[in-house]
Amino acid sequence: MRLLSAALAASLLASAMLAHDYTSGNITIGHPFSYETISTARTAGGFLSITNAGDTPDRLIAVEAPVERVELHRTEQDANGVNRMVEQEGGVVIPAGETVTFEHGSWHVMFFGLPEGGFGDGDRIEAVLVFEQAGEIPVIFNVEARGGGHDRHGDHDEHEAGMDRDHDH
Ligand SMILES: [Cu+2]
Repeated sequence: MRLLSAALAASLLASAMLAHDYTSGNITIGHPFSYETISTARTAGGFLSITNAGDTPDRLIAVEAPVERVELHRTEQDANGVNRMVEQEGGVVIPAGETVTFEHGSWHVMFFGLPEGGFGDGDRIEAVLVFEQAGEIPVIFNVEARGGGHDRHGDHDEHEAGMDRDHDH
Protein backbone atom coordinates (compact mmCIF):
# COMPACT_ATOMS: atom_id res chain seq x y z
CA MET A 1 0.00 0.00 0.00
CA ARG A 2 2.81 2.30 0.83
CA LEU A 3 4.40 1.87 -2.60
CA LEU A 4 1.08 2.35 -4.30
CA SER A 5 0.36 5.63 -2.59
CA ALA A 6 3.86 6.90 -3.28
CA ALA A 7 3.31 6.14 -6.97
CA LEU A 8 -0.06 7.82 -6.87
CA ALA A 9 1.40 10.88 -5.17
CA ALA A 10 4.17 11.02 -7.78
CA SER A 11 1.72 10.84 -10.64
CA LEU A 12 -0.51 13.49 -9.08
CA LEU A 13 2.53 15.69 -8.65
CA ALA A 14 3.53 15.12 -12.27
CA SER A 15 0.12 16.09 -13.60
CA ALA A 16 -0.01 19.10 -11.27
CA MET A 17 3.29 20.24 -12.74
CA LEU A 18 2.08 19.74 -16.30
CA ALA A 19 -1.18 21.58 -15.73
CA HIS A 20 -1.05 25.22 -14.75
CA ASP A 21 -3.72 27.79 -14.24
CA TYR A 22 -4.19 31.44 -13.36
CA THR A 23 -7.07 33.13 -11.57
CA SER A 24 -7.85 36.82 -11.48
CA GLY A 25 -11.21 37.93 -10.11
CA ASN A 26 -13.91 35.80 -11.74
CA ILE A 27 -11.71 34.53 -14.56
CA THR A 28 -9.62 31.35 -14.43
CA ILE A 29 -7.25 30.49 -17.27
CA GLY A 30 -6.57 26.75 -17.58
CA HIS A 31 -3.33 25.35 -18.96
CA PRO A 32 -2.29 27.72 -21.74
CA PHE A 33 -0.03 25.80 -24.15
CA SER A 34 1.27 25.63 -27.68
CA TYR A 35 3.06 22.93 -29.65
CA GLU A 36 6.68 22.85 -30.71
CA THR A 37 7.11 23.89 -34.34
CA ILE A 38 9.67 23.31 -37.04
CA SER A 39 12.41 25.94 -36.86
CA THR A 40 11.16 27.85 -39.91
CA ALA A 41 7.52 27.99 -38.80
CA ARG A 42 5.86 31.39 -39.06
CA THR A 43 2.71 30.58 -37.11
CA ALA A 44 1.58 28.53 -34.14
CA GLY A 45 -1.73 27.97 -32.38
CA GLY A 46 -2.31 28.65 -28.69
CA PHE A 47 -4.74 26.61 -26.60
CA LEU A 48 -6.29 27.11 -23.15
CA SER A 49 -9.57 27.17 -21.29
CA ILE A 50 -11.23 30.25 -19.85
CA THR A 51 -13.78 29.94 -17.05
CA ASN A 52 -15.96 32.85 -15.99
CA ALA A 53 -17.22 32.28 -12.44
CA GLY A 54 -18.96 35.65 -12.38
CA ASP A 55 -22.60 36.45 -13.09
CA THR A 56 -21.89 38.79 -16.01
CA PRO A 57 -20.25 37.91 -19.32
CA ASP A 58 -16.68 38.94 -20.01
CA ARG A 59 -14.81 39.13 -23.29
CA LEU A 60 -11.27 38.20 -24.24
CA ILE A 61 -10.33 41.11 -26.47
CA ALA A 62 -6.62 40.61 -27.13
CA VAL A 63 -3.57 38.51 -26.43
CA GLU A 64 -0.13 40.09 -26.20
CA ALA A 65 2.96 37.93 -26.73
CA PRO A 66 6.55 38.32 -27.96
CA VAL A 67 5.68 37.60 -31.60
CA GLU A 68 4.83 39.93 -34.48
CA ARG A 69 1.08 39.66 -34.09
CA VAL A 70 -1.55 37.67 -32.24
CA GLU A 71 -5.07 37.02 -33.48
CA LEU A 72 -8.08 35.21 -32.05
CA HIS A 73 -9.32 32.62 -34.52
CA ARG A 74 -12.14 30.22 -34.89
CA THR A 75 -11.99 27.22 -37.21
CA GLU A 76 -15.15 26.87 -39.26
CA GLN A 77 -16.16 24.36 -41.91
CA ASP A 78 -17.34 25.69 -45.27
CA ALA A 79 -20.03 24.11 -47.46
CA ASN A 80 -17.44 21.79 -49.02
CA GLY A 81 -16.36 20.50 -45.64
CA VAL A 82 -13.07 22.38 -45.80
CA ASN A 83 -11.83 23.88 -42.56
CA ARG A 84 -10.90 27.51 -42.64
CA MET A 85 -9.91 29.90 -39.93
CA VAL A 86 -11.78 33.12 -39.33
CA GLU A 87 -10.38 35.96 -37.29
CA GLN A 88 -12.68 37.22 -34.52
CA GLU A 89 -11.96 40.91 -34.41
CA GLY A 90 -14.50 41.60 -31.69
CA GLY A 91 -12.90 39.13 -29.32
CA VAL A 92 -14.38 36.05 -27.69
CA VAL A 93 -17.29 36.28 -25.25
CA ILE A 94 -16.95 34.19 -22.10
CA PRO A 95 -20.54 33.77 -20.87
CA ALA A 96 -21.31 34.05 -17.15
CA GLY A 97 -20.77 30.76 -15.34
CA GLU A 98 -19.31 29.03 -18.38
CA THR A 99 -16.00 27.68 -19.66
CA VAL A 100 -14.84 28.35 -23.21
CA THR A 101 -12.21 25.92 -24.43
CA PHE A 102 -9.70 27.01 -27.04
CA GLU A 103 -8.79 23.82 -28.88
CA HIS A 104 -8.38 22.36 -32.34
CA GLY A 105 -11.39 22.79 -34.58
CA SER A 106 -12.72 25.64 -32.48
CA TRP A 107 -11.37 28.80 -30.91
CA HIS A 108 -7.62 29.21 -30.79
CA VAL A 109 -5.03 31.89 -30.30
CA MET A 110 -2.88 32.37 -33.41
CA PHE A 111 0.70 33.53 -33.04
CA PHE A 112 2.20 35.10 -36.20
CA GLY A 113 5.87 35.86 -36.80
CA LEU A 114 7.44 33.44 -34.33
CA PRO A 115 10.88 34.16 -32.88
CA GLU A 116 13.94 32.85 -34.71
CA GLY A 117 13.93 29.05 -34.53
CA GLY A 118 10.19 28.77 -33.90
CA PHE A 119 8.74 27.39 -30.68
CA GLY A 120 10.77 24.61 -29.04
CA ASP A 121 9.62 21.91 -26.63
CA GLY A 122 9.92 23.34 -23.12
CA ASP A 123 9.83 27.00 -24.17
CA ARG A 124 7.68 29.26 -22.02
CA ILE A 125 5.89 31.99 -23.93
CA GLU A 126 5.05 34.93 -21.66
CA ALA A 127 1.75 36.43 -22.71
CA VAL A 128 -0.94 38.74 -21.40
CA LEU A 129 -4.62 38.01 -21.91
CA VAL A 130 -6.66 41.21 -22.06
CA PHE A 131 -10.28 41.02 -20.89
CA GLU A 132 -12.95 43.68 -21.14
CA GLN A 133 -13.96 43.25 -17.46
CA ALA A 134 -11.15 41.34 -15.75
CA GLY A 135 -8.40 43.43 -17.34
CA GLU A 136 -4.95 42.07 -18.05
CA ILE A 137 -4.02 38.57 -16.88
CA PRO A 138 -0.38 37.52 -17.40
CA VAL A 139 0.02 33.83 -18.28
CA ILE A 140 2.67 31.52 -19.67
CA PHE A 141 1.98 29.31 -22.68
CA ASN A 142 4.01 26.13 -22.15
CA VAL A 143 5.38 24.77 -25.41
CA GLU A 144 4.81 21.02 -25.52
CA ALA A 145 6.15 18.29 -27.77
CA ARG A 146 3.77 17.08 -30.44
CA GLY A 147 2.48 13.57 -30.04
CA GLY A 148 3.01 12.80 -26.35
CA GLY A 149 -0.50 11.75 -25.41
CA HIS A 150 -2.19 14.16 -27.81
CA ASP A 151 -3.30 12.36 -30.94
CA ARG A 152 -3.67 15.48 -33.01
CA HIS A 153 -1.14 15.30 -35.79
CA GLY A 154 -3.79 15.20 -38.51
CA ASP A 155 -5.53 18.28 -37.15
CA HIS A 156 -2.29 20.17 -37.09
CA ASP A 157 -1.48 19.36 -40.67
CA GLU A 158 -4.90 20.55 -41.75
CA HIS A 159 -4.55 23.62 -39.61
CA GLU A 160 -1.25 24.59 -41.14
CA ALA A 161 -2.43 23.86 -44.67
CA GLY A 162 -5.39 26.09 -43.92
CA MET A 163 -3.05 28.82 -42.76
CA ASP A 164 -1.23 28.88 -46.04
CA ARG A 165 -4.52 29.27 -47.87
CA ASP A 166 -6.25 31.75 -45.64
CA HIS A 167 -3.45 33.98 -44.50
CA ASP A 168 -1.60 34.56 -47.73
CA HIS A 169 -1.38 38.30 -47.37
CU1 LIG B 1 -5.70 30.08 -36.73
